[in-house]
Amino acid sequence: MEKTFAMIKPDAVQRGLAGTIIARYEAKGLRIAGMKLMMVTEEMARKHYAEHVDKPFFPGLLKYITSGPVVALVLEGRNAVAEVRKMNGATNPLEAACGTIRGDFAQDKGRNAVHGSDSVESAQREIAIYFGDDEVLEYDYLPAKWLFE
Ligand code: DAT
Ligand code: MG
Repeated sequence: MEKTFAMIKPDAVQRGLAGTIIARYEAKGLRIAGMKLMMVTEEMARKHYAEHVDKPFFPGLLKYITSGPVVALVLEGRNAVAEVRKMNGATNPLEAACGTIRGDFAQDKGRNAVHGSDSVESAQREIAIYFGDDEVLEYDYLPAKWLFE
């Protein structure tokens, strides 16, 4: 089954939204394969956002993402990459649909509450930045028999 990397960013943790956001992913039927509260180091952020390091917004993004604890998540499900991107909503919360996490809980693209990998390859790369092999767990996920025909 497909795995993706998601992150509850520092603004959402500070605003007390971590539980609410995790509950949405759980309610969708995504299996939590990895989860931890952690600080993102500058080195991790530069790897994670390698495609953006030369962009004008990168210094602000670096400051933001390292500014407080995040919840790092590995989520598994059918089309997990695309489903989490859909649940997160558009990068700019002002353009994100109501019902999405960014649409419901954020107002600024520089404080957009969550991250989700944009492809299976990105997911594998990002999971390796934040998790050791022994921190991503395989276990019997009993809801699967009620989620899938
Ligand atoms: P996404 O997080 O939806 O994959 P992205 O990969 O294009 O979006 O950008 C990564 C993060 O960088 C994004 O969540 C917020 C920030 N960002 C992107 N474009 C920005 C901009 N023009 N101004 C400020 N922050 C921006
Ligand atoms: Mg991205």
